[in-house]
Amino acid sequence: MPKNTDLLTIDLFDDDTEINPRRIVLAENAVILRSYAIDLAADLIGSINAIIAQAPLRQMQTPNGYTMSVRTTSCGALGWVSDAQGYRYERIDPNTEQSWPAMPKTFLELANNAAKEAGFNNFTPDSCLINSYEAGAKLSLHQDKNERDFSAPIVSVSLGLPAIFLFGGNVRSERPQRYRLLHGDVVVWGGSSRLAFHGIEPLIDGIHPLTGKRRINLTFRKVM
Ligand code: MD3
Ligand code: FE
Repeated sequence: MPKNTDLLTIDLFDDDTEINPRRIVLAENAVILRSYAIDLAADLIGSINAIIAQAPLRQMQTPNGYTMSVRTTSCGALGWVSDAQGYRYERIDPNTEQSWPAMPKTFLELANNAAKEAGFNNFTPDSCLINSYEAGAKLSLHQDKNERDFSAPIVSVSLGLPAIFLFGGNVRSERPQRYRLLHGDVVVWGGSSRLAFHGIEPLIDGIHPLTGKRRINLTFRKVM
């Protein structure tokens, strides 16, 4: 029997990388580091719960007057905010009128190490957006272009329930490719992929041992 067909033998054979690759290149400068954060996940979720206790998750209003299905909050010097005035980053959380919670050192180190792994040295994010998805929550195809410096990559960390990630081109009309993002996956987007259209399909209901009925995504950004 070909030895790499048995999913239960992962990590026993070198050629397992053919069925369970650790690195999936989506495009130039866009790479999934499969399971990269798996050993840190419980620690990250503990920190996320502490952040959420200080700066609660909330459903932002889009500039067009819709309520987002995803609930968000932030940590770090700057937090992502959306309302009728538009999308932007703010130093003060409009809900609590306080600074956003500090970015834990574990977050910074993970983002910096993952960026380095993908060829981006000295990534020092000043913002971490925390997105929480429950069944049905989605993110329509969009670009992230409210950061000042597009030469810095964005690093994302997926925790909890799996999601289908849509990765489009640099124009909205290009039909997106679909990828499953799993608990512990880290993705680094930089260079020519930094302004690619992307989104998340409606989350399928489920239960994950560490996050319950949710998917949580961290996105690390250099805003200033
Ligand atoms: C590709 N979040 O918060 S992470 C977002 O899973 C966002 O919550 C999604 O898109 C989520 O803006 C996707 C993956 C991601 C993040 C930023 C990107 C992919 C990206 C920026 C440029 C290109
Ligand atoms: Fe985005």
